[in-house]
Amino acid sequence: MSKRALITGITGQDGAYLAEFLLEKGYEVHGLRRRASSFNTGRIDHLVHDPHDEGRNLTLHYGDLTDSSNLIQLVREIQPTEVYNLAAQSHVAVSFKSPEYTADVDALGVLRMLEAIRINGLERKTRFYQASTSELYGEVQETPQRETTPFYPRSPYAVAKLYAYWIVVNYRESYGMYGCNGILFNHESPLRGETFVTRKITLALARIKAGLQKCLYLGNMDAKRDWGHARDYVRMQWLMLQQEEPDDYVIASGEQHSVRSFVEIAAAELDMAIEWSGEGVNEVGRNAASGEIIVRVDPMYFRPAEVETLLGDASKAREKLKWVPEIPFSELVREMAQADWAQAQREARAAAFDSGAEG
Ligand code: NDP
Ligand code: GDR
Repeated sequence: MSKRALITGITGQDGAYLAEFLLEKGYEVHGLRRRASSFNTGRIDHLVHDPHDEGRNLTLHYGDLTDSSNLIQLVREIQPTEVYNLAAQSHVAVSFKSPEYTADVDALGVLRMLEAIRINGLERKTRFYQASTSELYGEVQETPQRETTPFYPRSPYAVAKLYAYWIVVNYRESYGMYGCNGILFNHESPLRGETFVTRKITLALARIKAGLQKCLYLGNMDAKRDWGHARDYVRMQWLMLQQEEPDDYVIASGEQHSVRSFVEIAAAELDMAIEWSGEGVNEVGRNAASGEIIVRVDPMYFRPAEVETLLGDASKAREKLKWVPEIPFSELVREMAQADWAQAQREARAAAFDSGAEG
């Protein structure tokens, strides 16, 4: 039987990389997209063909994780052999502003997907991947964090994802479903949403260098994360569904950096050096060449409860799935900085053209 995957969250960072990966493997790929007032398929446009073309392998369907009848209907229609549930309100800070919506999508949405599979009688046929997260560890109880480390969520996002984690385990134990939790630590790429800290940094520094922006405003620069590349991590999502038995796995690089250090490394990629001075909310970063302040702290970006440090131990995935991340941290930062520098240069050229400087 041909492999047929349904990806929720296909328009997001991971969805885009996973769709490309599965298409290359010969899958028939179906993606859930939300209706939006402006196009939200920018990350996958290169994979989408004219719907009238024959032989196309990617089909997008309108839907939403808050709409059970829609999910039941889609699963009935598609009869997926694998479901990758990546859709979520995925921004931790936003979850403090929209806690109820976050719970609806990130917790109940997972239940709705599982029920859509069960109601259609596919619980023994369809394999299910859940996008679980290192945010489950929150206030860390052990370092590094592994599958057995106790959870202590610190945001409405993480609490919703805790429900999601356990409902997948419960459906596995109750109905014999092949369901896996990938407990993924932060993973980034040039496709990362622009309000997550790594992308916010590379984009802002590139724009500062191009003369399009003066300053980058950040929140807690002491926060430490274990950052890997999204391309490496979607490969794991697929691998988890190819095993004899379903299980839960930590996926992490095992290397940790602070937000401040990410700023320094990204700046160096753009041939800039940062000199820090001041403390707390008064800390600033100056461009060493010009002396101008280009990084400031804005308490607006502080969170009501913070996750200060995360560092993962992916030994289980390495041993059982033979997974080795291929893209090191330095290359990740380089790729992001270079992509945003190219984007900033395009923006600068367009601005110059608009103002008549080239006309
Ligand atoms: P993104 O924020 O880039 O993408 C989220 C996706 O979910 C988008 O396609 C979005 O659609 C979709 N979505 C949001 N709300 C709904 C809804 N109500 N119904 C249907 N679709 C919806 O996230 P990432 O790609 O970075 O992450 C993928 C998953 O992995 C998420 O579940 C995230 O929580 C989790 N995760 C991510 C990590 C990371 O470091 N990136 C680490 C650990 C877990 P639209 O484009 O319309 O907004
Ligand atoms: P995170 O990622 O919360 O770990 O969730 P994010 O990049 O938003 O924050 C990482 C750390 O940086 C600090 N920070 C800032 N964060 C943002 N967004 N903006 C800022 O200006 C800023 N300044 C400092 C944060 O406080 C935090 O400590 C991501 C998401 O992809 C989740 O969906 C996923 O589950 C986890 O990673 C693993």
